[in-house]
Amino acid sequence: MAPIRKPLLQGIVLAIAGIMLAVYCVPAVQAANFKKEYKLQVNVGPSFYWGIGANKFADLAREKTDGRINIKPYFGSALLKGAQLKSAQMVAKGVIDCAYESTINISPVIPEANVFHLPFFINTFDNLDKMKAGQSGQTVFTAMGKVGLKPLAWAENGFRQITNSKRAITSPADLEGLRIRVVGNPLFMDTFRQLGADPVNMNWGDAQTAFQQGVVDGQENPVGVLIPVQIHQYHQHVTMWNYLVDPLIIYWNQKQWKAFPADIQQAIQDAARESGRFEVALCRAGLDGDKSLDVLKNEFNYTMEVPDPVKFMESKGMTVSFLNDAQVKAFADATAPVLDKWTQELGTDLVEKARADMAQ
Ligand code: X2X
Repeated sequence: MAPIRKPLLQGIVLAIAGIMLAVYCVPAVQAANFKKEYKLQVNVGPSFYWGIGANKFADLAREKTDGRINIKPYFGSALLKGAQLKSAQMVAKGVIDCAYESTINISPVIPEANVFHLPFFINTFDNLDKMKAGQSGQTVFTAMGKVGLKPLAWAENGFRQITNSKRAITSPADLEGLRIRVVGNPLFMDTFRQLGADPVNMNWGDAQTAFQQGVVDGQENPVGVLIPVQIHQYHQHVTMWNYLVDPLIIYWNQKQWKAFPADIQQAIQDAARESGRFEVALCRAGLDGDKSLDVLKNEFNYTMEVPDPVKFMESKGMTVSFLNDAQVKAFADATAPVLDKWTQELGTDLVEKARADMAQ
């Protein structure tokens, strides 16, 4: 057999190398468009209803992108050393990729989000849903777009209820002098000062120790937080006063978002919406008749460990107070100056939009 000529041999070697390059490197180049891990900011821990929703989002995104998008939730604001109010700023900068976060925690960057936190203004799930679907919700999303954030879907923390270790609260006078932990948002400070309480602002991470040590008498949070944190260990009284609500928004750094191919954007968007629907149902389970329990069972094959939060809290020895219309009116009247002040802060336009949405 004639020996293979050197140039021919070189040609063959080059061709094989070329094929290997094509086979191994092209997918590698494509894969390199995606990060190994997308960091998701979450203020609470994984057992909180909102934390369960964040894990669901990560799972669905992985599934719907065939493993190309790997979202890792960082619970307890670990990426922010607990500074929950910095979440939106850090996602806008691209230091953090995405977030599953409360409207309260984005309010320093998106003041419009405070429209959900006006005291005794929204009060029902129906009103909240109308605002999310309406012009006021859209105003919040548009504001996010202007600061480098891409909102993907709504989820929920929920209507916030007050708990404390001293007495049942059914009138503004009952709040007199109580030291209440609130998140560091001036609207919350104003509301509790107006009610005669002594509000102290604290990050959630520090708040849990403060409850344990009795540094504060009370706090306010939705049942999706109260039950996992076992508030009954510290506070015997809860008033279900629905005084304001914090929805969650699932959002992404806009620049990074725009660089994703359309099919990836669609898959993540779908994952966000689906996880949001699931998570809203977790937070409302047992508070809206059978509606959310049915969504969980029929759409997600999910059974709640605590199907009735009120009964659960009672079973742990808490007194659960509900307010009648006259009692709610007494709180609304007492906080009316805060509503007026913050209507000016937010702009009457936005508050009017919210009123129009709720009247739909
Ligand atoms: O800090 C809170 O109270 C919490 C957990 O509800 C929020 O992150 C807004």
